[in-house]
Amino acid sequence: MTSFKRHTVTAALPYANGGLHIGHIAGCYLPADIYVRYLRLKGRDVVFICGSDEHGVPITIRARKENSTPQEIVDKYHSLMKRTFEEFGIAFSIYSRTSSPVHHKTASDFFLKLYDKGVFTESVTEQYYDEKVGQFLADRYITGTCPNCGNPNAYGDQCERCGTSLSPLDLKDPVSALSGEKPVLRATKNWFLPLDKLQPQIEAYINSHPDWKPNVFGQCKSWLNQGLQPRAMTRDLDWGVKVPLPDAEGKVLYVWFDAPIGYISATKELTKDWEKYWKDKETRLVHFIGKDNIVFHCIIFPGMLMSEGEYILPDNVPANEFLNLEGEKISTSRNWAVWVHEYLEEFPGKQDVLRYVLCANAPETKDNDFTWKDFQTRNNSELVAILGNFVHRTNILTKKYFDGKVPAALEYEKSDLFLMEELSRYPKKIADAIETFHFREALAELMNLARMGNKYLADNEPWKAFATNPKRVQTVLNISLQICANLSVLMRPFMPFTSDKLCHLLNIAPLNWDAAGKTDMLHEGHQLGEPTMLFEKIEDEPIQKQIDKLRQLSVISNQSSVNPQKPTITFEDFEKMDIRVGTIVAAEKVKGADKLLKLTVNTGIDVRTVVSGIAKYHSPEDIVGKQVSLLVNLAPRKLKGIESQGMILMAENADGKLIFVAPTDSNAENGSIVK
Ligand code: B3M
Ligand code: ZN
Repeated sequence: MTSFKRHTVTAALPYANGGLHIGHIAGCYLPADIYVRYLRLKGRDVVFICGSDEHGVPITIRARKENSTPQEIVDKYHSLMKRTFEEFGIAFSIYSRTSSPVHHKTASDFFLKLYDKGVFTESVTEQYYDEKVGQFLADRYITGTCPNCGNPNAYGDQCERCGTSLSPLDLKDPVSALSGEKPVLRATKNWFLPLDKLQPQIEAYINSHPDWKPNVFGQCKSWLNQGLQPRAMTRDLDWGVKVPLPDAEGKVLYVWFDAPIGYISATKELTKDWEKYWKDKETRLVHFIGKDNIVFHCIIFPGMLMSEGEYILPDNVPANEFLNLEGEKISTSRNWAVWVHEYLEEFPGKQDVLRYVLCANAPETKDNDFTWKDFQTRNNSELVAILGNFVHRTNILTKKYFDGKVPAALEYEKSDLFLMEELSRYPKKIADAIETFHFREALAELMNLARMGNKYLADNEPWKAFATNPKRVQTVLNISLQICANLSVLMRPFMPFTSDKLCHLLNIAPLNWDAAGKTDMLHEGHQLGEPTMLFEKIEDEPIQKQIDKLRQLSVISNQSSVNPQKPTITFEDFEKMDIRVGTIVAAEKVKGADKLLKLTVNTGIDVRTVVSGIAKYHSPEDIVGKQVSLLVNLAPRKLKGIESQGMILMAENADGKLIFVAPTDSNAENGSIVK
């Protein structure tokens, strides 16, 4: 940390196709903000860069869904997110957007430089094309059956059920997400970043960072072990940064090529000295992201920067895991989310309560869970009962006994000296945790300091001692007030709004980090402000309201998030399918495929093998003897080397869980025809 002259800290550019939820904040933006606020308190030279990611298929799909245009979508959500970040205290140096002219120029210049250096390989490949809409189908414009787990709704770039990274040509039975029609293959030229040729450089770069978080380093190593493949950096789409080449009509830069360059273009907008933040080896570049963005920030973007030649490379990418909500995955399509802009309306002035809870519960090393009950408990039994209580009692007693003026510290007892020694260690304890991206641990240390203050008051009971030993009370309250002043500095990265309140209450200007650790921060006779509560208790009613709202909204949107009906078919089409009742007579896991089960099914016609992608939801021992509906005349196909003769019919819940579609009447016999 200290060897670098300056810092460039970025936070992932959120897609401008919706609001910000607590998962975004906990995964990426809050840790980044804590880190930058700390650096600023240390007086370090730091730029904090973010902005809206306004290209890519998620935007155009949203526009279609809302019968709007991509520009209208990004305008709407860019301003919502910008406002939300500001009100929540995420203190970017700049929050820009990738539809800005500066970005289009920066991204296309970057592409041209790589093109002129001959970095790209141009190749004509077969891509799926929707003849009805007249559009190539990249990424999320196409869905189909995942070759790995059988998920029928896998996307062209990724299967959300098993996480496999896909390309549209991997999908079985592909369908256009735009028209529902079966797409055709059409030749098209695109420009590929040769990640395979860059692998040795990228590998050396990754291996030079064994200090990275294990979840990040591990994911990078597994990508490298699989062998990096050339990746198309252009797309046949009409929304995005146009490919700046004469023979590239109707093509734009791949969103994951242009978006990371958005960090650079935003820095250009921020300062004319932008190059020292991106090209000077004495700058530390740190990217804060969620775990689904690791490959783009640790492999692809560094590959681009190395190829360009003038840029520094990310020094650390402390990605967090995912935050779940009430035990379930956050899902915007199912409205299973706590939207930050709604939180700000429903809990006015309580930004720091949510900042505190999301930091205390951050998914730093594994997915973690947010519950409204835990939110209430942490507010009431930690913020109110420990931190708030300590500060309030100290100030109320000082007002009562010394007219709100800081009393002199007279004779120190042994316990005072011990406490002051302990206090002097806290700034470094918290700093060391922050500098190694252990924000939960840093926050826990801050609360330990508040606990120490609370205990010191309880042990000395100034409210009792004043009658007999007012001089002792002077010393006790002086030391307690010094602890309050320390807390006002040390809490600032985590809870900036409360730090402001505490500075107002102590009647001091915000102090920098190096002022902390001492017990002479408030001088004798200094006049304090009016004592006010830093936090207030949260009752059950507003918490229950949130839980009810979540359940109601998720039920409603479940209905609305149901997949649209497929194109109409005739009765003859249906009659081609032969669906029978069958019974699972044996079941086992498939080696090397944690999503698949090998089933032996008595169909009434015969006993046959069927491979099914249900291992995530059903264990073999639970389903033997279960009656199922089976499509028996589906052409056999090999899955992981096993010939599967048919398909078990499953219903997929909105959250992706697979449940059997089976006869409820136990009289159904094997072989009965489902009509
Ligand atoms: N827009 C966010 C995401 O994948 C993506 C990040 C870009 S950072 C350059 O959710
Ligand atoms: Zn899959």
